[in-house]
Amino acid sequence: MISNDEAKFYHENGYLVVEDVYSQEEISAMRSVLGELIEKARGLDDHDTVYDLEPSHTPENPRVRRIKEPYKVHPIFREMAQTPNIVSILTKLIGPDQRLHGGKINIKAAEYGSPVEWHQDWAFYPHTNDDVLAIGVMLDDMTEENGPLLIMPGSHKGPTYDHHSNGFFAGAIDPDTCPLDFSKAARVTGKTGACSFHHVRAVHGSEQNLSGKDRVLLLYQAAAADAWDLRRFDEPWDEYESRMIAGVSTLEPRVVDTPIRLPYPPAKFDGSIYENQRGMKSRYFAFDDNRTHDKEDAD
Ligand SMILES: O=C(O)CCC(=O)C(=O)O
Repeated sequence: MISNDEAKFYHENGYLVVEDVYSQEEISAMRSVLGELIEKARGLDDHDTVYDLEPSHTPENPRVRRIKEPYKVHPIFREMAQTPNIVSILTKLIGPDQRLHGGKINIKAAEYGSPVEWHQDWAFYPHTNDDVLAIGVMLDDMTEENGPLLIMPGSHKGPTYDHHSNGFFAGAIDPDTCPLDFSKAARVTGKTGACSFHHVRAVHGSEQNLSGKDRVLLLYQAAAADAWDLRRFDEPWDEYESRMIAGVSTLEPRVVDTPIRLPYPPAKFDGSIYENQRGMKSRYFAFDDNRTHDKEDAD
């Protein structure tokens, strides 16, 4: 599915976009399930284990910011994590033995969809080696205007930045002290059915979606089967093994020297990256409060 040159681009820059990874039929099937899930958020008055809600969500006017771990919520999202195209691309990027590590759907709805501050996924879930990446399945066209993923090319070879604020994990890099020039970020765009692949250590973020078009991105986190999460092991064994996408599992972690910081003490605002990042001292991306007025303020 990808050439050696594309794999080389990924290894050099820390990201890659591949068109037509999913057919339009597969995308429509996922969109239809997502529509049903969003409708079920009507009546909710707070985040829960499935839904992360926009600050302006109300039970009558549901505004879902994220579906958490969609592959646990509906079988279609588990099935779509291991299509032949995905396995083929992952084989080139992280090797033949692959495990699904996590996932989410970031809705980023037209007019108000929240920004995501600069961060490295590695700061959330360091592993014994960094053959770990995120797949961004474009369930909508991702354009210059609707809050595309922004990635700092080559940053996956650099340090792991401080993601803490006031002594707590905050899931974001302080833009006031970070030496990176964020104006050099690559803007990742593509058509519905395309996928982005970004390295777990690549610095990335995205703007608020003030355009008139939704930007729904289904994100899968995939890891080489010999990369073990350093935070803990607290899940039933069968569940862990059921997340294999391709190849063989192993009890022998491959340990590679990488810059690691642990995400402790836990974020003051827990539950999702959006919540974690409320703990930041300062933000990089503008956040229009008229569209996303805080629930507490409105009460
Ligand atoms: O949806 C986005 O634009 C950013 C996604 C991301 O980095 C995350 O959710 O961790």
